[in-house]
Order: sequence, then structure tokens, then C-alpha cells
Amino acid sequence: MGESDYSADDIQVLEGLEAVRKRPGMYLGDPHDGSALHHCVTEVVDNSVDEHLAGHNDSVEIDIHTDGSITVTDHGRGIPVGTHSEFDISAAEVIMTKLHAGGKFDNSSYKVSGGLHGVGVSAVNAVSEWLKMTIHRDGQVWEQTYTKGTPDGPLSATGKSSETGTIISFKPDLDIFTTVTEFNFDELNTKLQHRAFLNAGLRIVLSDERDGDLEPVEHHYQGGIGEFVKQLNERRNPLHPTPVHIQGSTDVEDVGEIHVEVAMQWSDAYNESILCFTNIIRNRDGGTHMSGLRSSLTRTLNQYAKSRNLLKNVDKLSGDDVREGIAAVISIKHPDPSFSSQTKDRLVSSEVQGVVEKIINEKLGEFLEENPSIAKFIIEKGMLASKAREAARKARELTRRKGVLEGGGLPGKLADCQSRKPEECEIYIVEGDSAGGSAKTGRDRRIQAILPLRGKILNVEKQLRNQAKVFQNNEIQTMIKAFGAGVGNPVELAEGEEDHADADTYFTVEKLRYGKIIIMTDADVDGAHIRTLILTFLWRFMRPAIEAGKVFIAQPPLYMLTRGRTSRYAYTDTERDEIVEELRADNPDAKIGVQRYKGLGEMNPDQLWTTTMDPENRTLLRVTADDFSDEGVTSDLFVTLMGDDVADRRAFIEQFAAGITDFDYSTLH
Ligand code: 0RA
Repeated sequence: MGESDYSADDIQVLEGLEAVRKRPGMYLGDPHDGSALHHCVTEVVDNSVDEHLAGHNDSVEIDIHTDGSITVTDHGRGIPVGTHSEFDISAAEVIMTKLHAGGKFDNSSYKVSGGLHGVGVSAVNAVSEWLKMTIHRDGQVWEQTYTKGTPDGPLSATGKSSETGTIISFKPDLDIFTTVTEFNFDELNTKLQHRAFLNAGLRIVLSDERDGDLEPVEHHYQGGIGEFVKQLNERRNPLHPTPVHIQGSTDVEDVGEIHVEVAMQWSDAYNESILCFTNIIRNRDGGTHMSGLRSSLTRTLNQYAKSRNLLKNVDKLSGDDVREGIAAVISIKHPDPSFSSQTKDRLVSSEVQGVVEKIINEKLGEFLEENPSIAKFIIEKGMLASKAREAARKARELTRRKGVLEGGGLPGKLADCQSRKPEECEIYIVEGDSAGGSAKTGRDRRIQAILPLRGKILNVEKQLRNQAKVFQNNEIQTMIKAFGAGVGNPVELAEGEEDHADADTYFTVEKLRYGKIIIMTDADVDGAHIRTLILTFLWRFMRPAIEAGKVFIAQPPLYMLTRGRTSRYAYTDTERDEIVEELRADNPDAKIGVQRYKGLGEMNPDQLWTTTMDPENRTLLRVTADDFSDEGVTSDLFVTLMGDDVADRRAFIEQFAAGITDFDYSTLH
């Protein structure tokens, strides 16, 4: 429908604003961890993006101000200013003060909308200390301001304008946003960049007045999601220079037109990163568009490979095989999508799977016919993946037969604890036999088990393609046996895919014999290296243990300080200096003995217990991650720090080492 058809009465009204101030979390996300704060900005921006989707807006500017407020400017049609007959106030005021008001729920106003089930700008108004709306429309400038969602006066014309567009400035109310109160540039920048990728041609500019030196950052991608995929592969080696980019639409009865766009590029990496979006909104857990893409990839690539006789010593490529090393973005537009939850993490509209399959089967088939050399790279990569998977399966099978995976007795080196209640039991993984000895003597043998490891364990990151090596490694076998919970991150099955025959031997956190896995290594570079090797193994083969918060790092002291018969322990150099001061408080010349512990082995069992193992006294660091997925930043970090690419690692260290200013290098010697 054309803009002239739009009348102020098209706006539907659902609820008042008090609800939002009372329970902001329900509408905008957590008000304490920053998610709601940033959601406010995207909520406003998405209205501007809608104007782009409707074909009326080519740029959005976002300015973060020094007083904690922010401005979003667009060049769309401008919020309608006519009087709403039911309420007898301007349509703009209705949009700003009534929850869910806006052409959004009315499919006849907007075919596709970023904020389709969004809460609307009124929710942002509700949680703003103040908000100012400026509209350029019908030859005039219109203005209205609000305090905590209530208008200070009516919408009024304040000048002439030959342009159209909307400018919204607001300052989040700090009565509501208590913990995170400032806009995080990087977080906003990433969200805005995603919107620019997903809206080819839309220019989004972010500037930050809090940092005078910072140039505005502009996101403007004519290539859309193709450029998104290139960025996902930025640190990888792509097998073909240009992403495969396909799109199509289908009109589904009773639903309307569903538009599907996919960009994908394979690299020599081993993981799969597929990002899914519905109406510009990310669906973290995928859903029916993801299933459609996956099954179509398996089907189309196998069909092509068979028809060209490309499969060598392999019957058929599995879904995992064809997706190994893929980076892809699938973006669908749907008039009325359904999600599994309020947070839209998973798309559940069932008609989407078939639509996606059909479009990709056809268009990917055509692409492969027209680009045989790219097709060959993709199939060859799939065959390599298939062979590696088969080898890994055989290696697991061998290990399983040796009983490593199914209990099969505890390793000889393990000094187990007496209790059989996992929730109270702890296992210390200790570097070296001598430290192991001290730990065995010093421990609380009722609940603490000690597993000494000899020397450096294998760097599993370099053996992901040769897992037989991993399973044959002595130290690793010892850990698997001691934990008693299987090995290998559980594989997520695609829809309709059969469970693996040995599914019961994959790692399950419920079977873990201990409630805490505690890594205890020396406080030096070697210790740090061994700790990283153990963590790499846990990340790649027992990730659920980390995710469940069961992995910890022990904190042994660096110094023992003695004056007479008093001894104190220091865990950092600063603490050492403070304690020396304290011990000398009554007598500046008192002699203080400073012993630097070079390894755990230098501590006697009593000292090790008191400083590092006594649950009443010790400090443990819990190991957590920002992102537990295979395609997330944490996985990338393991690839960079522990993988094969030396240049990549060097670049990373050069980039970040300079930023480590308060790092205490003395602990490295
Ligand atoms: C309702 C209807 C129309 C546009 C908008 C709202 C609108 C809202 C915002 C919020 C920020 N920028 C915006 N731009 C537009 C359609 C208006 C028409 O048909 O002319």
C-alpha cells in the first residue's frame, strides 16, 4: 500500500506504559546486564530499518552523547503526525505512548519489519528519563518531548522543512538501568554492523562524542550478507574467493510471501558457522530455516558429486561432512513468523523448512553446474572431512575396546578420595610427581582426589584431524578414566539424523565422578602452558564440564613471608609488598624472610594444604567462557593460540600484548 493510504487510525493499541517501567525485563531484556540498555537503541534503529525495508530510507545515524543520551536520525517518511481519531492526539504521540502501537502488527502497513514483534519505541520512551522526538514531514518540523514516557506537551510544529525523516534522542532512566549505565561502543557497533550487512545498501553511521579522537564508523555494504560471510571468514583461508549467494521467494497460501537469502563460503577450517536471521533478527538456536538449509546442502552436494563421479572411496557425504568449514548466513523475510520463545532464539514456523529447501536445492544446483571448479573444492573438502571422521570413529572404537570409555577401572596414578558422592568430591590435576606427592599427603582424603600428570600433555588442537593420537595419549587416557564420564563433546543431531552408535560414550556431565575438576600447576610459564593444554583438551573433548561450571584453577601463593615464627603468604607482588609493610609495622628494621616459590613441589604438604587446597581458605578461579559454541569467540581463541597458524598467533600476541599493562611479568620467571 502506498504512503498516502496510511491513516493515523491504522495504528493498533495494546497496553499502557506503566507495565514496561514495572517489569522492564519482560519487554527489553535484563535491565542490569546492559542487554536492555542496548536493546533500547536497536529498538529505535529497527524502526528506521523498517523505513529502509519499505523503500523510503537510505541512511541512519546514531550519535552517543557525553551526558548519557543518544540520538537516532533517519531519513524515512517521518512518523505520521495526523490526529488519531480514537485518542484525539497525534499518531506520533500514540506510537510513543501506547505499547505495541505502530503499523507493526498490521500486516497491511508493513510487509516485513525488523521490529515485527518488537515492543516498539514506546517501551524505550517508558524507560527514558527524557525523550525528544523531532519529525520532518509534510513540509514542517514537528517536536514533542517526554519525561519518563509522559508528554511534556502536545506535538507541535516548530518550523519549515523540505525533508522527511525522524530524529529520536533519549536518555535511559538510571532508576531502571542500575548496573550497566553507559552505552558500550563495541556492543552497539556490532549490532549496527549486523543490521547493515542484512540490509544491503543501507548506510549506518555510529559516532561517539565521549571519545573526541574517534572518527564516526560507517557501515554500508552493497554486497549485503555476502560481505557478512567474508567477514566471518576473515581469519580463515577460504577455498573459493567469492561466497555463493542465492535468493528466491515463494508465495505460501495463508501465509504470504517468504523471501530466502543465503550466502556461504567454505574455508579450510573444521567448524561450521551458520548464522540465522528472520526479519533481520538473529535466531541463535536456528530453527526451520536452518534445518532447511542443512538438509538441502547434504542433498544437493551429494547429488552433484554422484552425477559427476566425484566421490572417491566414500559412499555418501554426511551432513557434518558437507558443512565442515562452512561460514554461512541465512536471512529470511516472513510476514508473520513464530518463535519458540520471547527472545526469538529459534524459528518454529514449519512452512519455512520446505520453502528454504526448495529454493536452495534449485539455486545451489544451478550454481554448482555453472561453477564446476568451486564445486570440486567443496566436494573435496567434504571427502577429507568424511575420511577424518571415519578415522576418529575408529580411534574411539579402539579406545572403547580397551575399556577407557566405560569405567574399566581407575588409573593406577590416581589417589582417589573416599567419598562416592560426586557433589562433594574434587579431583586435583597436578603437574609433576613431586607436587603430586605433597598434594597426596596434604589433602583431605575424604573428598579430595589427586591425579598427577607427568610432563606436558598433548596439544589436542593440532590433532583434531588425527584423533587416534589423542585417544592413545597416556595422560589423556588417565584423565578420561579418572573422570569416568566418557569423552567427546556431544554432537548436535540435525533433524531426522540418527544417533551415533556410540552416543553413550560421549562426555556427559552427569556421569562425572567429581563435582570439581581443579587444575593445579606451578605459577610459572611452564605451569601456564600445561594449564592451557589441559584446558584445550577439556574445551574440545569435555566442554559440558566447563559449561556446567565444574572446572577450576587453583591459586598457589608466589611467596612465603616470615618474621620470627609468623608466616604469611602472598599471591601477587603487590600483596607481597603490603604484607612486608604490615609485618614491619611496629619495627621498621625487622628482618623479613621472603621465599619465592618456584613450584608447587617446594611447598611441604602442610603449606600446600593451607595455602591452596583447604576449602575454607583457598581461592579457586572458575573457568567460564563468553560463548560456548564451536563458532564463537572462545573457540576462535583456542584455534589462534593452540592451532597450526603461527602467523595468526603472532599477530594476535602483537595486537594484545601491548594492552596488558597491569600484567605482572615477574611471575613468569
Ligand atoms: C508508523 C507508520 C509509518 C512510519 C512510522 C511509524 C515510522 C516510525 C519511526 C520511528 C523512527 N523512525 C520512524 N520512521 C517511521 C508509515 C508512515 C507513512 O505511511 O507515511
